[in-house]
Order: sequence, then structure tokens, then C-alpha cells
Amino acid sequence: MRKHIYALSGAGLLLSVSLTALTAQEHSGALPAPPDFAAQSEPNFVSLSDIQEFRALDKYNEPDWVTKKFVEAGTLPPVAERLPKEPLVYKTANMPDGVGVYGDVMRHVIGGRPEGWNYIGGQAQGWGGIDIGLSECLTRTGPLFTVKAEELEPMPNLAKSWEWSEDGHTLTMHLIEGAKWSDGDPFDSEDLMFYWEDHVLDANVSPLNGATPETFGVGTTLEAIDAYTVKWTFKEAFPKQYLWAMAYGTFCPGPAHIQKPQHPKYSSNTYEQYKNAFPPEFMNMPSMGAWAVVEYRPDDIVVMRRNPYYWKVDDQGNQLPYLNEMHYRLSTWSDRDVQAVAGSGDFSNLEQAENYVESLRRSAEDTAPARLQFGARTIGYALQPNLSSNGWGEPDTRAQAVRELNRDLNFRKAISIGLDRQRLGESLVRGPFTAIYPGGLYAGTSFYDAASTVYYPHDLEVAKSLLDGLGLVDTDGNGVRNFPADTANGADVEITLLANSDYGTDTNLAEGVIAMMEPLGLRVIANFQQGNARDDAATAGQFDWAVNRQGASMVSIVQNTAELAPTGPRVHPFHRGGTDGTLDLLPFEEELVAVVNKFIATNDNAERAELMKQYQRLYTENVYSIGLTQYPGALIVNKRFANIPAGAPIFMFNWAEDSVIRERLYVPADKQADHELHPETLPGEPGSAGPV
Ligand code: BQZ
Repeated sequence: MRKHIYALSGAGLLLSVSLTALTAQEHSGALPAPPDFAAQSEPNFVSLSDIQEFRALDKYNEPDWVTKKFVEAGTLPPVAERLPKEPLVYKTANMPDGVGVYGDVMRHVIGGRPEGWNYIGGQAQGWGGIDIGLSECLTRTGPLFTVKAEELEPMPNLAKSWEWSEDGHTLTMHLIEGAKWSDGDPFDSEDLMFYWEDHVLDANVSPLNGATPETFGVGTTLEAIDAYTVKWTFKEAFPKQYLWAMAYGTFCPGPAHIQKPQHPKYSSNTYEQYKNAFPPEFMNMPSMGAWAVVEYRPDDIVVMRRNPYYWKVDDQGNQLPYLNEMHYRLSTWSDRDVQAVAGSGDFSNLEQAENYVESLRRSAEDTAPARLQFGARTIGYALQPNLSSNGWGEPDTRAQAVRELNRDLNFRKAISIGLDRQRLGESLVRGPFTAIYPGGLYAGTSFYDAASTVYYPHDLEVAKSLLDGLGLVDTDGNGVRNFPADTANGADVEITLLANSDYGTDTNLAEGVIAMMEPLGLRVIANFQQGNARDDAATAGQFDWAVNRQGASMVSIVQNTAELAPTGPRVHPFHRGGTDGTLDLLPFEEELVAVVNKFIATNDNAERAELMKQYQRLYTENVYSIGLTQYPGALIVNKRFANIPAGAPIFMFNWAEDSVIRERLYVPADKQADHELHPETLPGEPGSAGPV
């Protein structure tokens, strides 16, 4: 807009324009090295085959009370009949404390709230390990933090083995034959096809964690060969990358025998009625996970009891899990930290930097009930500008004008250069935790390349001159810059900032951004929403800017890779399809999409490393999102639990609730506490009240 006018009218003006451009480029500088912060413990790196296998054992065991009260009473088949032909067998040699004993509870505290149990229909279940525990997936990746880098590939899970065709365009997968849902109904390819055809491919449904057709490659098909065999067909050859997308959260099938009768394709329900067909009050929803929900008290607690049909055992034949019950107290994420270090809760991902000092102090005491161990810097926050200018989120005139600004490189640069990241980090916690994070891939992760990372250091004057250069001048003298007269009626530049009010870190960072934009003459308005509402607003594009804790794709790259760029209209966190479903990508975004698709289509590590260097340069040079801070998280677990793997990060390929393999955790008999709310009971009939 105004900048071009400058260029056309005389030498003097030309000089000023090039000055601005020069300064910005000139202004990229060396990124300060993150403060030294060694992870407190390293994983024991092993091979995948050291962890698990699928095989039949001669004999199987279960808790005595299950045998007495259920099998001998004839209300449950013997354990051997409840298990698949070849269960998943965990090798005790890989268990830090060896074979476990049955009993006790893990008491989670969470900040989310369950909307219902329709995971594949898009309902949130409260997070904090609930959905991770209830929804098993075709492959698994959480525990891969402990696997040797050169052997990294998704672990078999519901899919116990697979083979590629010679040309690499088809992948035949074999499911765990004879496995059953927690209500005893057979698990088979019908469950997979129901998820694929009536959820992933049905544009009226958005499964939780965002699976879309692009997640598995444009034009990919899936067909059932028989009850325990499915066949994928891909356009690319050997796209092994999609095996990562078959893990948590994008290919975790639901119980077709319960859900299909409620789906609009097979009933008179609307899609909204289908989404809400299994409210939180619906007990005993069938699960392939180690526990199933037997009690729910709103704003109080979700209780789960062991799944008698769980299809995993240890190599002594003991059916897992060892823990009989799971509690999820419905509180706040901060309270999770407090209760974990106090010992009234058993588990926390210490992820809110504001709680670090107090948590460290409490857990350092000799009498501390919990162990706290820091991992690598895998928690990262960014300011994400909504880049859609063709209708995503139905912007009004003001918001549309902000989208246009967001799409201007000099505007994004001005915001980035206007932010004082050192101060932002210190506002959360002092000490060696937070690092200056420009955006893009994280320092310390396997594909990170410092030389490909462009950083624009903090400088208020340069930021102001960039905004001046965009013609954003405070024409009414109220300290806030105005749009040019022909844009949004020359109104003040007001920008809404979406953040998750369930986390102090999210709102503190957002308030930091708001305060740092004020001297630039930009009025940023807080739009703080609770978890589920925030997630819905973000998915619907109802934001100008969003402060967001980034997902696994930024940490591991190989997990959720498709969302590293807008590879599809419903994939990317801050640029999705507009009113007509199309994406109005900026030129550098086109390049990013091409790089990400090449990354997905190749298995050559050297080529992948090169592609991620291109990705990082494109991302940081163009200030795709505006990095805020990056810091390590710490896993807090009560000391009575055994088999916690060394060096477990709170977040890498997935959250620690997956990575620590909770079905293998146990409490030695002499340390067991009497916390079970429903001792010696099992999940009842789907939809019936409580356990039996
Ligand atoms: C961990 C995680 C397990 C979701 C959620 C929550 C949602 C987001 C994110 C984290 C919570 C905990 O994170 O903060 O420590 O327990 O649940 O699922 O933030 O609102 O949508 O992506 O994982």
C-alpha cells in the first residue's frame, strides 16, 4: 500500500524505503545460545525388539479376585479366552524394576473437562492422559524416546505387523487377532473402516486431534481384506512417514458396535446429535485401553477400572495393567503440580514455568513424596498470526484488515523485533530454564540447524520504523496507530489475542505480548478462553493472533509432520481453508508445503536433514510464527511407583502419559496405599451405571 507510493515519487523518498528494508535485513543477528541446562537423566537407549513382541504364551494370570469373583462366578470367560491369539508381550528385561504386582491406583489431577466419550466424533475428554489411556491406536510412538535414533520407527500396537508391496504403493497391515473391547465385543477391521470412512473421510466430522484425509496423504485409500487385515494404497512409494500418523491422536479407532448405530449415515441423528451421543454421564464406554470409565462426578472426578479384556501381558503371562484403578481429579493444571509434589496426586507434567521454583524446592526435601526429573527443552510457545485472508473464521472488516497485515512480512518482523524475549522468559521464571526462541524448529532437537535459523533481535526503534513503513500512523493522536484511511475506515489497529486461560503460562505470555505491543502503538485485546472453548475457537479460525504451546510436530518433526505447513485445508494451526475451502497460501508457504511434502515422501536421512534446513530458513526468515520462549519440562511421579523409565521427557513424540507405558507401572506390595474407590470391581455393560 503506502510503501509503494514512496518508491514512485523522487530520490529522497526512495532512500527512506530502502533504509527500512536495509535495516530489517541488516537487523538479523546471531541467536543467543540457550542457557546450559542439562536434562537431569538420560534414557537407556534400546532397540524396539527389546521392549515388546507379539506371541502366545503357555499360561496367563490375572488378579486373584478377578478369578474368584468373576471367572468362577461364570460372569467372565477365563483370561486365556479374553486375550488375543498373540497378545502384545512386554519384555521384563526392559522394565526398570521388573515384573510388577497387581493393585493400587494412579491419582491424576487434570485441568480439562470431559465433553463426552466420542473421541473419533471430536469430543475432548479432559486431556491429562484420559484420551491417551482410553484410545489405543494402530501404532505407538510415545515410548520411542528410549529407542536408538537409527532404529526409530513407530511401534506396532493395534496393528501388530505390516508389509509393503514391492513397488511401495500398498501397505498390508495385520491386526491383533482375537482382541476384544472392554465389553468383550471383538475388535476387528470393521472398527478401522468405520473410523476411516465415516470420520476421517466424512467432512462433517472432525475427530479429536484433527485427523483429515491429508494426514495420510492425498488420494490414499484403505480397504478391509478380512476381519484382521487391512490394505492401504498410497500415491507415493514407501511413504513410511504415514506410520507415524497412525499413532496417537490420528488413527485411534472407536467401538463401531456402539457408535455406528448413532452415526447419521446409519440413523436419523444429526451430526451434532452423533457427536454428543455419549455424554460424560455415559458409563462403561467400551475401550481398547487398559482401563474404562466407571464413574464421573462433574467438576470432581473421573474414575476408571481395569479392562478385563486388555490385550497386553508381561512375559510371565500376567495380564496388564498392574494398577487396578485410575483417578482423574477435575481441578486445574497448576493444582496438578501442587498435588504431585505434595503427594496427594501421583503424576504431573511440570510444564508451567511459574511453578518451577516452588516445585523444585518441595521435591528437594528428604521427605518429598515425589520424584521430579527435568528433560530436554521441548516446551515451546509461539505467537501465531491468522494468515487466512479468504474467510476462515468469518472475519469482520477490522479482523480482515488485521489478516492482511499478518500476511505482510514487515508486519510480522515488526512484531518479532518489538518483543523482548529475554524479559518474556524471565517474567515466567528466573534461572537457566527459558531460552530465546525465534520460532521454527527448537534448538536441541534432532533436525535443528543453527546456521539455518534467522533471528531478528529486539529493537523498539526498528520495529516502529517497520510499522511506519506500512503506513500505520496514529492519525487521531490516541497513542494507537491507525489503518490507512482506505482500510477499515482508518480505525485504530486493534488485534484480538486468543489464549488458554487454563494455563497461567499461556495468559502470562499473552499479557507480556499485549504490554510489549503498547509502546509500538498496537492495541492488543485479550481473548482468554478455557481449554475446550479455546481449542474450538482456534480450530474455527476465530482469532487474529493466538498464543499457543506448540505440538509434537515442532519437537520431533516425524510426528504430525503434515501440520508443519498447510499441506491441506484443515491441517495447520494458523492457516486453514477459507469460505470456499481453498487455501490462499503466501509464496513462502507454498515453498514450505513443498518442503514438508518432500520430507514425507522420502526415507533418505541426509535428504531429510537438508529439507529441514530449508524449512527452518524459510520459517524463521519469514517469521512464519513469532517464537516466544522455549524451556524444559519436568516429570513428577510419586515415589511409590515402579517401572518409571529413566529420562522420560514430559513431551516428545507424545506426552509422558503415553511415554512411561502406564500399563507397566506398579506399586510394590509393601508400598501400596488404600486409594481404590471401587475395589474388586470391573467395568459393567456399556451405558449401565457404574462398575460391577
Ligand atoms: C498433557 C496432555 C495429555 C492438547 C493438552 C491440553 C489441550 C490441548 C494438549 C499436558 C494437557 C496437559 O495438554 O497440559 O501436560 O497431560 O494434556 O493429553 O492443553 O487443551 O488441546 O493439545 O495436549
